[in-house]
Amino acid sequence: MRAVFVKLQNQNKMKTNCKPEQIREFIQADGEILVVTHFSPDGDAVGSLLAFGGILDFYGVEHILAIDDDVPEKYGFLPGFEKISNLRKYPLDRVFKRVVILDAGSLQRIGSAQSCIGQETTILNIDHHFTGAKYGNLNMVNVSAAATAEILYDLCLKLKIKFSQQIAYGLYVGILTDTGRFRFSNTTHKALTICGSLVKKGVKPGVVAENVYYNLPFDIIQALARVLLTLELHFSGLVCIIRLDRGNMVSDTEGFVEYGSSIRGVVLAVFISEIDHQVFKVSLRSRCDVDVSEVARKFGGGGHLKAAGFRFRGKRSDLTENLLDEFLHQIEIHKIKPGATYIQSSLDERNQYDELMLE
Ligand SMILES: [Mn+2]
Repeated sequence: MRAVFVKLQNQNKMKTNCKPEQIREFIQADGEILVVTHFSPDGDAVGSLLAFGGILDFYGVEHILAIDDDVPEKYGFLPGFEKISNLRKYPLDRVFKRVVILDAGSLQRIGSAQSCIGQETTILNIDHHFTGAKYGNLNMVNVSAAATAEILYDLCLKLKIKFSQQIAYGLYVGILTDTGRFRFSNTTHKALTICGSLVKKGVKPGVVAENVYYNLPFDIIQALARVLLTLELHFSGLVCIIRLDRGNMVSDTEGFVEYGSSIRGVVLAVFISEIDHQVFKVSLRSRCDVDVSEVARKFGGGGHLKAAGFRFRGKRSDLTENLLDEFLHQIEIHKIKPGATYIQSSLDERNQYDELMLE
């Protein structure tokens, strides 16, 4: 795996990251700024969007915060939430001179917001995705960051931006959710230190946890109950698939896939939800050496080593068949055997990776 990291690192070197001062210059140029993030927004997407809005407030710059999707209502408690506009309900039919794209590994991930980008647009891309191509005119991509929010925190420090409650809460929620409530291997000393400092700046972790995780509408828990009834294990328990059919679709299924990956012995977990007729949203989780972002890329998606996803159009049976074939292939390449312990090895790998990025 080390060879893969080095290769990717070299690819990323082809376009260098910009300096914080360049971002300040970009922000302080004339005109309104459009700030967007990916559809199916998670906590890092919403939190980073709000935090960047707070940064623009600090500079007194006019801006629009937008997402080509509904935003899960559990984030409604976040300061500034009401400023986010849903492009599906309120499309923006104009091109902006400056567009900031947060937490999106590719331009496709911002959906219809792409139509706000023209020849004259300068794009600032801030991201931490493993597959993140540097598609911006200005890029700040750091794949070793736990969350896009972590990159924005560093940016605020470097530019000496005062942390408003909108910024502090946004960043905290970004790191909390992208580390899976401080459980995943990206829960580094740095991520925790940042969150500690955000608590010092007024964030109340209890209030955040209560809103994000323990205040779900009844229909979501009901959907989860249905999803759990579909549990399927494959390849002697190494792979778990769960699914949600279209008729039972709910507004928010974040975290469902983790029920599959929390089963002892499961090293690859899949959650398939039918978001439209024969259109599936697929979430992948890995607890072994298999890089699920590579698997997702084969299906036109992307993500991180341990968490990735893609969309699929067609029959569900074709999807599961192709996915299981690919998983079997990966299991064979990585010589994964049922009953072995993989969690520790994946942690070691992450640490090696962090070291590499620091070199
Ligand atoms: Mn993220």
